[in-house]
Amino acid sequence: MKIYFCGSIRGGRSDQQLYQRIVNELHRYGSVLTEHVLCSDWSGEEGPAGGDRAIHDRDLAWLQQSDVVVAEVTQPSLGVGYELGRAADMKEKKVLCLFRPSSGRALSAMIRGAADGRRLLVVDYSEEQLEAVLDRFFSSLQSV
Ligand code: 6K6
Repeated sequence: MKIYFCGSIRGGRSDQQLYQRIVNELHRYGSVLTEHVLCSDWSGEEGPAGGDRAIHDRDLAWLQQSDVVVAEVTQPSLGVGYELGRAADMKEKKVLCLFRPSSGRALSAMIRGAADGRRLLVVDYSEEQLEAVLDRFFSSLQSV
């Protein structure tokens, strides 16, 4: 199973340790295409050779190839929102959005409102529930 993980980069890095935990868990279910989201020694001003165009094109190719998209959406990020919008338009792509209400934030209506309970799910969770939430999601894929 190919998993595309989305998490904020230029939108803010405060949840980076949590992203690491999520990606560690995701390895139990398949290969994670987007490990760069974990990169910690990157200033946010520059990226790999080829610049932003190369980042965009490579990420979209991976998004297309992926079986499943998992996004941590608590830290607002234009890039994550864009990836979710593109994924929502890809037929048969399963999408799980993870949001922590304890942040005090309200999730964008364009993400929560896109949930259909079948192909695109939004789950409110707390960090202690992470393993159980992922387990439930990936088990439900096997029973489809
Ligand atoms: C190198 C190491 C870490 O980051 C870089 C270069 N930048 C990016 N590389 C790969 N994917 C990126 C990069 N910037 C944004 N993205 C994609 O958008 C990721 O897949 C994230 O899920 C999302 C983050 O968007 P912003 O708007 O928060 O940056």
